[in-house]
Amino acid sequence: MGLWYEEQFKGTRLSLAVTRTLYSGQSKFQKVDVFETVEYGRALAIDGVFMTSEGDEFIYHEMLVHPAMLTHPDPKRVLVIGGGDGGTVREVLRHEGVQACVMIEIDELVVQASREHLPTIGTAWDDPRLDVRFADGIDYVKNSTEPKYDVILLDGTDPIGPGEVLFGAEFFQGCKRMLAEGGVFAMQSETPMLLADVFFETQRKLRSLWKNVHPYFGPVPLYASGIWSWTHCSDRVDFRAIDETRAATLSEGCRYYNPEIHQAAFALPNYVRRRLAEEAP
Ligand code: SPD
Repeated sequence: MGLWYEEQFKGTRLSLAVTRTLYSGQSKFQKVDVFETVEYGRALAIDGVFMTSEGDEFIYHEMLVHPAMLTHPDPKRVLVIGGGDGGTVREVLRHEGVQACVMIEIDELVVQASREHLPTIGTAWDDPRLDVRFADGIDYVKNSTEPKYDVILLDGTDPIGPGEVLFGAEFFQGCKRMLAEGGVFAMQSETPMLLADVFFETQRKLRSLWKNVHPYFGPVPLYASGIWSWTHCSDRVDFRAIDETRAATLSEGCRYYNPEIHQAAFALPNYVRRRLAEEAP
């Protein structure tokens, strides 16, 4: 095996054998690379950090999207912040009741590179319900006067560089402001293993804004430590109570998510449960 692409993250390294580079570019925000890997198919890296791959993206995107969409009783308007590879909006638009999905991505280059080189991930770019805008997510949630959303999903990078503000209290307040009555906010909330401080600090910020805040877990082999978390936030919705009819139909087309995975994912490991209890507001 000749070429390797290596991510260095918080004292760890993850390398993938690659056969060729498909795209390499630099925007005013970040470096964007797409390459062909031996085991995970095509993969996207931003500033040297793996964002997604054809081999494991279904776990991350299905787990970010479906718990929020299936606990909301009737999500019609959905906002996605980030998500430039197109995997998150693809999963949102599989929900037939969705009438409008607005995606606010700061970096047009990520969408251009993904549309061209990751067509198996972004399969919904031409859906007429999708409205993609290249803008600053924090600015949008703080200042938009558009109608509010039933579900808001944050699909950002790690909280390093341009993605850092998307883990800030100001951004979360903006999301709460843009959420309709009974709405659900869900986000990728990093690894509790390697980034424990970020994970718990994020939980603290979210718990100061929403009544019900529940992290949940799953494996993402491409991400540092392999153990990933997402967090489900709402004032009204019970994170366990999914719409069984919609879930049954939807999960037929899923490769990871199903109602049993949903319930299991919310079980907390003891080290997480204990620290959340200690830090309870
Ligand atoms: N450590 C990588 C975290 C990346 C989270 N977002 C990925 C974007 C996939 N749509």
